[in-house]
Amino acid sequence: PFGPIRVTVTGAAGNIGYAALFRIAAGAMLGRERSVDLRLLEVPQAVDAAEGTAMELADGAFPLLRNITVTDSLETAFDGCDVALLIGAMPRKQGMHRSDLLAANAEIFTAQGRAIGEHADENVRVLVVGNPANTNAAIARAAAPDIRGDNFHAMMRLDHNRAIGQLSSRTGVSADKIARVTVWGNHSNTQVPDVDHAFIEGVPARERIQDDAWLDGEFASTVANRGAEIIKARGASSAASAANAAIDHVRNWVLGTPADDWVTIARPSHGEYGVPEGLVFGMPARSRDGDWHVVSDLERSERVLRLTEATIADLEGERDAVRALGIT
Ligand code: NAX
Repeated sequence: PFGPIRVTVTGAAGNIGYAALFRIAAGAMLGRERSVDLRLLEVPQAVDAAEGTAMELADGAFPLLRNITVTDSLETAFDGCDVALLIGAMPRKQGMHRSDLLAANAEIFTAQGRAIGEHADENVRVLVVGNPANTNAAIARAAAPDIRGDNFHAMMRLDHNRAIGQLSSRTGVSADKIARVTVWGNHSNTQVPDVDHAFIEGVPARERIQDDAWLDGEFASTVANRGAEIIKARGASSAASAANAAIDHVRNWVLGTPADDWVTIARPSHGEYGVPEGLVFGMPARSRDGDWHVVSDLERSERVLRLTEATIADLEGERDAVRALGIT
């Protein structure tokens, strides 16, 4: 059963695609034993640019890279696909209405979800990165009713890693010694970074940091608004960190999470923590033998509960706006 893994990357000519593809080819996502067959999907006007990336991938002479296909055809891109990174999306343009943005993306993710349902492997793992990621994942899932809903995820790992990064900067402790962070909810500024169960070098985070005002204030808002800060500083949105998070997410999905830790994933809610069923919601989860298990018994503070209500409302708002367009 050890043929190449078929990995489809949409938006392959974009910034995140460029930052992700070389690491995937190098084995950072699926391990250094599995070869990969890359399918790069782009819109017709960006196929040439994606061809350029494919040329550079060939020039990397990666031992694990068995094939590269560049295409604007959904069927070709998703045929037999094992892992799909849905990165390409309609960006928000100046003056664009939120409903127009949602509609454009709903159309893209309905078409891609349908193509995945028709052509991908039945156990395909789908990670949506393109924004609004959580709602796009729900849309793709709805368009592929024959594929397990649990296999449609939105990326919250960047938010999760950003939280760990902030704790690491504050304490000087390396990231690998910071465990059990959670970012609840939507990948938007309503997300709820939560360190109530986190440990830093084995010590509860709040005890170690001794500054609840910082944790509940600046820390949480820095994590939730980091994307905008990056744009201000770089003049471009997060790319390598987003690619890194996507690779982390899929690697944990395939190869498991470290014992005694968890990470944040967003998959359709089964009603855990009172989150309405079907909302694609950031939650703590562990992966074992290729399957995720949501950590479903955490106690939440009044503060986290209150903020969680707001991020639920945010996601319900997106869901209802899409429904009002008559798309799902
Ligand atoms: P870029 O604009 O650099 O690249 C996007 C690429 O997608 C373009 O090459 C475009 O031609 C392609 N594309 C658009 N529609 C497509 C379609 N229907 N099929 C195939 N390809 C299509 O954006 P980039 O910086 O790479 O960001 C990609 C997406 O990630 C954006 O939606 C962005 O908002 C989102 N992000 C999500 C993050 C997350 O944590 N979930 C963080 C980073 C990033 O902001």
